[in-house]
Amino acid sequence: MQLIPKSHPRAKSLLVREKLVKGFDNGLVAKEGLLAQGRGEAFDYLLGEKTGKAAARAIKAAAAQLLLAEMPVISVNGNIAALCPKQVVRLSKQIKAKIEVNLFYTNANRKRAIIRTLKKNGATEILGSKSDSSTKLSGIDSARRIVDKNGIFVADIVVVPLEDGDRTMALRKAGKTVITFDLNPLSRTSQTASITIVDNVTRAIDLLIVECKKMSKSNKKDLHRIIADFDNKKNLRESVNQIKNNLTRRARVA
Ligand code: PTJ
Repeated sequence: MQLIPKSHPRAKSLLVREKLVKGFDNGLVAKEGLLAQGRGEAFDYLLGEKTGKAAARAIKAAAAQLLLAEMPVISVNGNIAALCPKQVVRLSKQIKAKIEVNLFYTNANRKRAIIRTLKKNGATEILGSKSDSSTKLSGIDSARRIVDKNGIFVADIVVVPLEDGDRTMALRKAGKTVITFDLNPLSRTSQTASITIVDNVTRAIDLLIVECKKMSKSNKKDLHRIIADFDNKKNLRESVNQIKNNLTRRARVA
């Protein structure tokens, strides 16, 4: 029985939830990934389950930054592999970025399943699985410190969707530009990343691909100007205000 029309944002959220549960059943997602999804859903609801102006601005800045990158890497965890593997591969091709699997809750079987899924979706080279090319990033206690010598370790820009705060901080300290997708504008990752896209990755990643395509012919000066005009802290405050305004509106209706 269909209770909510398919086009309704709530119905789309339920489909995203199903993808994650399926990803868990297929060995891609950690148990803790289900909790992360729940937290994300709550923030998505508060944000109005749509891409706001602040997110759109961050997407544009992220596209400019990625188009100027010399060695961009997209970091993939279990949730991302379950939610948008096709888009990760598409984005990597659009901006010529490497893909590296990097897990918080390390598990060799899960890593293999994630690599299989990315390959099924068109990825050719996936970093993060060979111990002879791994090294450690300092300042991280979790398994996320193990990175590929030819990937995250030498990247200038790292895309880290649905991340924990420690690694974002460590990557920034290592001099890297960090782009994240995080529905919680108050999380440590959101607060420490260079560019935070406060939106559901399942909506925002498609918009980022489109933006990268649109801006691919732009000259470097214009791309630099977009980045210089972007203020992550200010943008995050705008996302917090988006939540406040939605709450006020809903409270008035109730
Ligand atoms: O696969 P692993 O082992 O690398 O583990 C991945 C998880 C996600 C479990 C791990 O990175 C983790 O525990 O992350 P956190 O600390 O729970 O943070 C996840 C953040 O992503 C939270 O701020 C959520 O609000 C946010 N989030 C959840 N779902 C989405 C999201 N942001 C954007 N889009 C989503 N779909």
